[in-house]
Amino acid sequence: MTTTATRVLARHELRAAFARSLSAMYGREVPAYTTLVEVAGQVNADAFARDPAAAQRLGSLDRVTAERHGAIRLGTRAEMRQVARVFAALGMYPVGAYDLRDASASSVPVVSTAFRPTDPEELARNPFRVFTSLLTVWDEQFFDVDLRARLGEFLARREVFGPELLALADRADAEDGLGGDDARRFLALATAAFELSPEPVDRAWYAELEAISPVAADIGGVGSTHINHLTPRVLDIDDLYERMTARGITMIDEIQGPPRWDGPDVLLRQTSFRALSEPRAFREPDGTVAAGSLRVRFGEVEARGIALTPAGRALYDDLLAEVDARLAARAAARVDAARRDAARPEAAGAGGTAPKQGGGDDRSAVARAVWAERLPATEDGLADADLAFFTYALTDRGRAAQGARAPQGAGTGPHTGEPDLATDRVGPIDLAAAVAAGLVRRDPIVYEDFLPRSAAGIFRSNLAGGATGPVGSAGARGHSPGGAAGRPGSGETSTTADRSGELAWMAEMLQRPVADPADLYAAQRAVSVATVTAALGLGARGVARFAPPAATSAPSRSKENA
Ligand code: OOG
Ligand code: NI
Repeated sequence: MTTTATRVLARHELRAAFARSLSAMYGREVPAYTTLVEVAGQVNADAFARDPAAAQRLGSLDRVTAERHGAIRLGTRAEMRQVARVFAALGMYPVGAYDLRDASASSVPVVSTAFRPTDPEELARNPFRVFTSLLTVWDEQFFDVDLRARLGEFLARREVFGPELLALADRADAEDGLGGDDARRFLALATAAFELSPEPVDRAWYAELEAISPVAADIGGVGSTHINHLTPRVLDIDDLYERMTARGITMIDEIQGPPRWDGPDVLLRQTSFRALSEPRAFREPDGTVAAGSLRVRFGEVEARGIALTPAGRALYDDLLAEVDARLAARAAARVDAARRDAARPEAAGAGGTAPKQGGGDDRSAVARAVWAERLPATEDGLADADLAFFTYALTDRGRAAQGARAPQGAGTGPHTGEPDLATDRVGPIDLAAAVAAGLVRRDPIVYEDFLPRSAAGIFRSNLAGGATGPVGSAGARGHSPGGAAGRPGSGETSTTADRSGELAWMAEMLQRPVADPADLYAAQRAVSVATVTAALGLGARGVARFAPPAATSAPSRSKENA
């Protein structure tokens, strides 16, 4: 960095520098990450060479190539509030709440949020985000009373974020940046907080937690935290999956999230390679220190698509449920067939109905079929059905039309001038017609957030062995992650309305507002719609649904104070 001691670094500069510093540190610690970044760069360059316009439909090549998300795991509410102060200094604020205990077959004892920039301009400057998980120490589904108490004591004793780091963070937040020397110190301390500690791990304590959940051991079994992974973004995740496999790196079975299909990329597709064995020191029960190893940290990669509206998101959840149902029906049919074959030994050798494994290939084929049947396969189709978020802007033609119409005022009366435009024949027009007439361009809003079921899938697929999930009886759980009773339901099938309880819980825990991702996208769309409709004097028809939700800037504040 070429800053003088006196120049103040703005939040976005601190954020970019932090992302770089974390990336350098993680590359030293986990060399496979460097390979992943290299392959991701090749995949992106090739996708760009094939079709530059398509490649940059969801962000410039520069942004996509520099883009990363990190994942960290913490043990206490106090640590969560502290890290929120560090991230605020970097212009990263909590968005969304994900209860990963909900994710049916892949339940993990954490509740998570993502810290990220929320303004479109800030995202464009540097979109660094960190998926941040809190161990649900209080949840008796996972931890019994005795273990809860010992885990609580252990975590309360450790100091993950020191006073100097927090003081610098608060100053950066209050003063909207930091001077050169302070900035360097702040970045060094912040990076060090996520470095793997050389402190020996207490073997017995770690093992006790690991028997319940490897995630619990990774968080609560050690005296500090560490970055779990840093994820580059790729333009073609199927291509990346094949190239990594060709290099002999074992990827997890599936790409999480939407299938590869013929329509536009939506939401988020992620995959990872299995956690690698890393040397760690262990303190044995007799007090001696011995060398050992742990498999905790992995490499993840992602492809981002268009953000879905709440209706689109509900449809996505439906599609997932339908894929699950079809796979279950197939598996049941196979079992029946296998039983029939077993009853007729002469058919057994034929192999025609031998049970198949039902792995990733099966799932993606079924998912592709379900998506082709039920999701519009074009941006126009998604927009017309109000399933995805877009921004709107005047084209050159639209700007010319704006000049011609300026005296007309907004949304009133039949227009004159430019009679060749379809719009003039229909009088006040809606946005879709303005797009069709070439007056307005429609650009997708990229999904900046996460998916709970995918996240749980990523967690779990990297935790081979020892993962047991929650203990105790089944039952319905309330909306608050604080509720300990009952077995969670399936999070990905809960409605948007259901998630408000999780958001409110997260806001109360963090003692700061937590944005609802859908509100941020809706606000971004609404600003662009208002600008375009005012410029063109469009009528309200077809525009009403683009109104921003109430209380967009701090959606959870009222709940937090309630
Ligand atoms: C987080 C797992 C989830 C994602 O991108 O959805 C995740 C973790 O392993 O701590 O990384
Ligand atoms: Ni991740």
